[in-house]
Amino acid sequence: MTTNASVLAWIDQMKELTNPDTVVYIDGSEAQLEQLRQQAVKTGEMIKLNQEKLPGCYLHRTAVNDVARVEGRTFICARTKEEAGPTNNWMDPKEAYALLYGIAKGAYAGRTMYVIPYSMGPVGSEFSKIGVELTDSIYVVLNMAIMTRVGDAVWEVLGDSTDWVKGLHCKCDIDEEKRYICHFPEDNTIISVNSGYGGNVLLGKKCFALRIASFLGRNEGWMAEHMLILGLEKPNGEIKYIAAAFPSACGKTNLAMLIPPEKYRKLGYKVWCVGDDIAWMRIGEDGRLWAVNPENGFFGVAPGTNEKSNPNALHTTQKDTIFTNVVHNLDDNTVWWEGLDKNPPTNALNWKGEKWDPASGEKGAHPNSRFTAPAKNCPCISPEFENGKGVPISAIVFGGRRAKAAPLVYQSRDWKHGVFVGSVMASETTAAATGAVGVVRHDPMAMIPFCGYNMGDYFAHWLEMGEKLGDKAPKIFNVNWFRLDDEGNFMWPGFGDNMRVLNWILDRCEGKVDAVETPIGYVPHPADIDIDGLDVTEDTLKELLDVDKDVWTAEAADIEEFYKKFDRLPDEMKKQLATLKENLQK
Ligand code: OXD
Ligand code: MN
Repeated sequence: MTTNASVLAWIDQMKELTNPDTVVYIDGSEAQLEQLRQQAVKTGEMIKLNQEKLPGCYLHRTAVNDVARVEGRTFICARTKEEAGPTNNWMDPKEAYALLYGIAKGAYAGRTMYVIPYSMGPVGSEFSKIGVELTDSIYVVLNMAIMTRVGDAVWEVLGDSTDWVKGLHCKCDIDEEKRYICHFPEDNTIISVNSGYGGNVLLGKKCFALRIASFLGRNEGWMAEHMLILGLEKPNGEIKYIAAAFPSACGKTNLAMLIPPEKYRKLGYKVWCVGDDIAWMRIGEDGRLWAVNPENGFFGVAPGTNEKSNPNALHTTQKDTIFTNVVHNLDDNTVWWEGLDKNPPTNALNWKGEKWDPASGEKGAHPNSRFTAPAKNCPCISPEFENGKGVPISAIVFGGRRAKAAPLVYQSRDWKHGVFVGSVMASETTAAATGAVGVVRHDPMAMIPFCGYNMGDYFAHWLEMGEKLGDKAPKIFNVNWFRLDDEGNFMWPGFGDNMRVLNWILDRCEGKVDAVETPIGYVPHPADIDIDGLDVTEDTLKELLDVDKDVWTAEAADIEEFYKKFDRLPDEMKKQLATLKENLQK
């Protein structure tokens, strides 16, 4: 419990509004969480899985109309529309409060209000931030207890401070027409109604750690980014850290937990995972950029996760994990998803809980089905994971799913050009958000759905951070693991072999290798990417590194069109686009 006056006053106000039968404070104890698990099993909210094979694991199914983030119903309720900018939905804060309080009125009647105090980042560390989420969902409580640090220790650290983020979640009737995920950056407040899907309701994640935090970061001089953080250990024991931004479901979790190819493992290379989704980055006392993962678990996409693609993630999910919308194997009370192995269960229920026949051709797991697993389960979790100071970043990597345009890897000429490279990121859409899948969309820094303020100002903030970092700024790169040949096959093996590209990136950071200057930036000499032992010919590698002027001329025209939507585009970005166009003419 807490005696914090600002917290208690808000809880009273929300109690008055939502009218719960009871209020339960989440203290973070295993005993309380276990009691909630049992309750959720009793009501059918969760299914307890085979405790011998999957100890501590549960299965949950969302409503069928509630399986992904809903960007169309996500709002930034800044004071003015301009503050929210052209890439966000905006609602006037007064109108939004009236609308949402109208929906939330009496929403907890006959239900329990759970009060979750949580810390983003290690509890009590200098750079961590505190939130309080109110919810009427045990599933949310149990997920928050995996994804963040929850409990009484958080109240102790908060003390009397008013510096915390309010979060109200009401399941209501899971009515799509009344579903709203609203952010009030000026009030440090989030309200989410009519959803039970993780990305919409685990308010510490996208809502706080990206949308609200990006706004705070701009005001306070730091960055909240949609990035994984990994450490690459060399045979001499030295570890270099990379932060990488990819749009949702483009393999951030796989890259963050990469297992180096055998040859590299034998030499002593190792990859350490600091985070798979979010990086909070600030300039340290030494002038370098330091990154912390504010989360405490992984909310990963299940389909495609297997022994080959990501053995570390698979291992991570073998205990104390909540699975959402996967297949339920009734024979042994375990779970399955497409791409786990080639043996789908025949006596099974699909993600909707219906009898499912794998031979039907229908998918059993939802394409955006998920696992929520504790970070500490991960075999390659970094020893620095709990270090509130973070890790120093040598390279920032952007990437997306591009069949043609982007080469396997290229380096920006400098930080400013790197900001341009991030701003023109585009990717084919995935199932992580509702809407068409496979359509190319622009997604600057993979932050389009997550930037809590005007994205033109966001680019300006990146440029300012670069000014402050000066020659200590990380080098900026772009990668594309998804290039296709004319027959539609992936040209690069991906997964563990991506380490070969990370090696080149770090060699560039250390000035160890030369590169070829192209209109879009520096591309490797083919000889500097190790393809030994791969099914990739030298010709294929050359093609992977090729920068096609015609394709890029079309790309530049597309960027110009995309840039038109920004009302506050920094001049520097226009200059960068002009330089690209000039380079392509040469
Ligand atoms: C996620 C997402 O869940 O980006 O991480 O959608
Ligand atoms: Mn994400």
